[in-house]
Amino acid sequence: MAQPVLDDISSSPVQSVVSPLTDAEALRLRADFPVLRQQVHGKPLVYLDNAATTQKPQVVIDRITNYYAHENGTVRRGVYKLSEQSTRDFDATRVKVAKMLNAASPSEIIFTRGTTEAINLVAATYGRTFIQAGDEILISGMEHHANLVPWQQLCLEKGATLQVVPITDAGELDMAELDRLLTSKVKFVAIGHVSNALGTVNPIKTIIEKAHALNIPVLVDGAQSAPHMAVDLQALDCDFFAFSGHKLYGPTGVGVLYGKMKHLEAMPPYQFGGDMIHSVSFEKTTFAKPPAKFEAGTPAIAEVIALGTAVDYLTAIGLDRIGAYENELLAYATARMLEIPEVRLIGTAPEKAGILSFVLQGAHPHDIGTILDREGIALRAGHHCAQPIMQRFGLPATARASFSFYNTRDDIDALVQAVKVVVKLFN
Ligand code: 7TS
Repeated sequence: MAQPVLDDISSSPVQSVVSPLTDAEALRLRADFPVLRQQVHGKPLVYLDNAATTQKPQVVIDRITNYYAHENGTVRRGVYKLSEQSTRDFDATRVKVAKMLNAASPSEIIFTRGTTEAINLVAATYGRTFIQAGDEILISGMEHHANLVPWQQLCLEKGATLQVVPITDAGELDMAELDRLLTSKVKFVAIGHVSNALGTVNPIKTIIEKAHALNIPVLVDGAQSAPHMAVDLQALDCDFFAFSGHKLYGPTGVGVLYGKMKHLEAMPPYQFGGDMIHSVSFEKTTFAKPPAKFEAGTPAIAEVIALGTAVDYLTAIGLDRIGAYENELLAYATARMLEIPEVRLIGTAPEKAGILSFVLQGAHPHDIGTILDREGIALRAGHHCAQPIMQRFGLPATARASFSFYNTRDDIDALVQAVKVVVKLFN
């Protein structure tokens, strides 16, 4: 498989400090993404909606094409070559994901349709089994709806209470309030690692330690962290972790739920059917061990295999170097956007990942999005599936630019230039 070409940094004097991708490396990596070579409304595409979904490198696209052209066969059932090879490649992704996240075992990696399904799985199985009337579930005020609504609905069903850690004006968790709310009544904590609407990186290691001191399990929504930083699940010690393949430069329709084996063993299955059973009679069914127990039916085989290719691609670059480069882009973008007096940034926490939400005096975010599109710039305008955050800041919506390692300072200059055009139009 073609690996990305990187500069040799082995002679770097300080080996322990992560060296960000160089601008030249970022440019070379950008060439791996065919979709970025197009023009939109006669302008070169500047893709800045990476928090919604990332583009796919040629190796991932080729992996899918090759699979269907030459390798298609179902997994776990056939005794013929195509099926055996598919099964091997499918399971290889589990190993790659476990390694990328430093999970204790590949058996703790469950394939789902995405982050949303992963969180629903935990709410429907762990939640329905272990949450009782009078219990509390603790989330934060900056959750994506995917890490809010499943817990809210579970609370409604069980007569439990949803507690919410408020956020500060800068868009950080109010840790004093977290300490106040984290009592022995809380039976589950579900928290986002990185906010998709604000960019805040939450102190999840501290939160996990505090929760574990009270024996409370913690689910981390890693949809916005896994693609943009190195994650070490054993160091974090979280109980569950979820991410989406399509935000990690892989295909849509596949995602991952990590769960500690002790929980996966104690949880009932999520769905019933083929592949998740040990034995079936009309009287009784026994279930397979995790992860198969949670993977009923024919899975997204091509997508899972191509997710493995995306993991290879990112691992070869280094997620720590990707994160460091994206942090540089964020710092550059923040400084440049603040040159425009009409810009108000939403989410100004000191610890942020590459997400820049903003509003403009006098212009609705949807107008910003539409005008920027005419300039070839793709960014998101809306509530980002986090309506409570918009309510917190008293806004209907924000415009949001979110960065990837294939973005460059030129992309940000184009964004700033286009925002200046919007300011002129509306003021
Ligand atoms: N959690 C977070 C923090 C997210 O940002 C998203 C998607 C999800 C969960 C759900 O992921 P899915 O792949 O299951 O849909 N966030 C966004 C976004 O910011 N714009 O579009 C989708």
